[in-house]
Amino acid sequence: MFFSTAAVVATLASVAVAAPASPTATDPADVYAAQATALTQSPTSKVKGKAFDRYVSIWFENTDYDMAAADPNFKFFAEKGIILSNNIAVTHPSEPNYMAAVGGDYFGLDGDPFTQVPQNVSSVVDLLEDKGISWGLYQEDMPYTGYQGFDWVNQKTGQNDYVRKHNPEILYNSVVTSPERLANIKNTTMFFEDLKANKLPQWMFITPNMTSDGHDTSVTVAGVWLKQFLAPLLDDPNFMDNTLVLLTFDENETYSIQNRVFSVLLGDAVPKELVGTTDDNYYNHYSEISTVEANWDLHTLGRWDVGANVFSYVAAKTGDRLRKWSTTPPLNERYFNTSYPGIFNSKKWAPQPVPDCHSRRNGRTTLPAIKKTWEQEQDKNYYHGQLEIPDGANPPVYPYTY
Ligand SMILES: *[C@@H]1O[C@H](CO)[C@@H](O)[C@H](O)[C@H]1NC(C)=O
Ligand SMILES: *[C@@H]1O[C@H](CO)[C@@H](O)[C@H](O)[C@H]1NC(C)=O
Ligand SMILES: *[C@@H]1O[C@H](CO)[C@@H](O)[C@H](O)[C@H]1NC(C)=O
Ligand SMILES: *[C@@H]1O[C@H](CO)[C@@H](O)[C@H](O)[C@H]1NC(C)=O
Ligand SMILES: CC(=O)N[C@H]1CO[C@H](CO)[C@@H](O)[C@@H]1O
Repeated sequence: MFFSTAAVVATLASVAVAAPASPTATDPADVYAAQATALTQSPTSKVKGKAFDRYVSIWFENTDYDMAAADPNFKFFAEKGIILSNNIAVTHPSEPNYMAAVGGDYFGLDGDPFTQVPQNVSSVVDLLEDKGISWGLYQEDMPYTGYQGFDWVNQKTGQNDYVRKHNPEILYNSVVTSPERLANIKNTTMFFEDLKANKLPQWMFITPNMTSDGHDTSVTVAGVWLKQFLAPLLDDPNFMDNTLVLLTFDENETYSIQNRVFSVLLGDAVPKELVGTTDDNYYNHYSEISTVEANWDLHTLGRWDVGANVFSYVAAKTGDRLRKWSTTPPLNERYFNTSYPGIFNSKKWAPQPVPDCHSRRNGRTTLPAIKKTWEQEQDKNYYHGQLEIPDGANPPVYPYTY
């Protein structure tokens, strides 16, 4: 198959022996015991894409568009790529935005609690594995590979380091119930090992720690971290291998203004003539899924990923049509600052939405495994491949009342 098993550095058996009392324990003694034996994998693959062969998202925190655009380090990278001037987050606060970016919905989540998305909800890794595309997450200061705890503080200073709410795939039970999948959710120590060994995967999600991502600090600190992390990678052939990098923020800081997030596409996959340009098409965090689907001809999740615009330079190569927001209220009157009802909403519950099993976008169809689970519930589906996504002020119309 496409995966290399040579990189398995510990065995499943050793995990079973030393696993902490609970997989979510945050007691340092339990964490250190598990750290010594955690299963870590570095699967690789080389599946050609239409516009890039590797995709990397790096997410920062809570910064208004103009603040990020003015930071000298973010500017440095913006000048090397394409600025996305109309990329709008899906809600506040952080966790639902991360959840959305890999699963195609946030199921009403309106806070940052310990959340577990039900086993029968798929995420982008199901689509990638279906086509043999290797993936990995790199979370700065996560204490060990596959750690499921709520957070982890710096043991010397007591400051926040790693938080579960910024680790998108760990929120999905369909991921954490698989030891092989947990083994791909690593820290940035492992990133540098994988880089050195030329074992980086084709799809990556990178989250700096709570200091480095600007959450507990400022965009200035985030910019300094970004410069020291990414600048050396720009010339590293183990990283740049027809690679597309997305720099983005989970959400805008100010709740009373539209939730537009500063975002840049760069890397050696970006066509030279587009470097230094601005793309003002409407995107949101679901575009991160649809772009990857278009590039590798993946199936879809049948959720908001189906209708999301594909980043335009990629769309030009895949034949995807870019659409403009066409419904009322118009886009400039949509703030995306509250969540709609759902299974995770703290104020108003709504049923678990059923994916669209008959979705079709430029030849891409719903993943067969998703169809198998959900087909008999098709009448409960509210996703219809539209570009316009709901928010708290304009919730989705369910085919039944809640
Ligand atoms: C990163 O993860 C590895 C593998 O589980 C672990 O050995 C290492 O101690 C972790 N590094 C940090 C800084 O926590
Ligand atoms: C976060 O990462 C930075 C460097 O990337 C490191 O200096 C710092 O100690 C880490 N943790 C905290 C709590 O700042
Ligand atoms: C969302 O933004 C609108 C417009 O500024 C404002 O009226 C509303 O109070 C905001 N909602 C929240 C939850 O902050
Ligand atoms: C999906 O999982 C939820 C939560 O466990 C359950 O309520 C629902 O019936 C399941 N639906 C399908 C179609 O598997
Ligand atoms: C649409 C948008 O970007 N909204 C705001 C994000 O925050 C900055 C700074 O407050 C505003 O200038 C933007 O208008």
